[in-house]
Amino acid sequence: MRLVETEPTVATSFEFAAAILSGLSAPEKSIPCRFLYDAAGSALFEKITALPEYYPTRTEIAILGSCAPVIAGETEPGTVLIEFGSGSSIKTELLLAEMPDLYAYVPIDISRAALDDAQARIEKRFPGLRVLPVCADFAKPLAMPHEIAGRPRLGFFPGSTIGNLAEDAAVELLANMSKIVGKGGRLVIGADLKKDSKQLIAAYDDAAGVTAAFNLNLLKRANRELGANFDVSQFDHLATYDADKGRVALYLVSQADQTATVLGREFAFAAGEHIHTEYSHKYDVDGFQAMAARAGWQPVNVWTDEQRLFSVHELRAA
Ligand code: AVI
Repeated sequence: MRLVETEPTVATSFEFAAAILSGLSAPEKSIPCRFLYDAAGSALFEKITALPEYYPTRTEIAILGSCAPVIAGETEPGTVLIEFGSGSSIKTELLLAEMPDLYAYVPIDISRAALDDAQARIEKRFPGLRVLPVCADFAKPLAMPHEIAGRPRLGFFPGSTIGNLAEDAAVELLANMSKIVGKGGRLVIGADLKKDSKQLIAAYDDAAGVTAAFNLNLLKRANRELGANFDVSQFDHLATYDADKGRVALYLVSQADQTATVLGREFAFAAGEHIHTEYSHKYDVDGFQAMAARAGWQPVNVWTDEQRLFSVHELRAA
């Protein structure tokens, strides 16, 4: 058995091993989507965000460009901007550029390396801004820097990453964010909108095959990190959209009857058998606000682009 040491704060090989062994033993096979983001997967995701078919990133950036001055106008001097995650440089900078009187910027991320990058980048662009990184899992209760006690807080969670969670888990995460910003604190959050299934499928099954490579990297990662022997060329990428459930689903589909060995255990795959790897939920404005209300958030504002592809919500913790 060969377990490679990865950065301890990102999902480790040990967690990956446990998730693969249990996910491939279930009657309906699956691998949790958080394991898509090793170094290779994260680089492929960066490429996805620039694809012509993948509208969410550029659309959210355009929306933030026009609503940032409004959000900034409602933000009292001395507020702390708390970003859940630290990977979205352009988006964060759009807000920071409009908010010269912030007390501090607090990125929260499970990856120390991502935090170090964010800190260096933000301090360079905004000299004088206090950057107070917190290395933690923001889905769990966490301690915030003592310097920000008692200051108004504005949370920021762009990217529609909330959509990768099932509704109950999304509500739990939103409730934790509400605890972190405190009563009266606000959250600016991106949410992808429901739309024509053709456009959604194209966004998750692009012509250049980048999303396919991103999905198949899960099996390559198992080969690299766990010494598994998946024949990656014998699996296809599949994206589907269920309009009733409002979600895109990604799968890896076995092209043939085959087996693969992971950490000494053999798994059989029938031709056509699916391994589920990701959901990406799509919302309408009311549906998203109703979900946020379950976690104690009241709507303040919502902005969309002209084509209503994507939404940016401003919420207040009740
Ligand atoms: C990170 N997340 C919001 C992306 C999405 O659109 O659900 C992940 C992704 N998966 C395939 N393409 C993009």
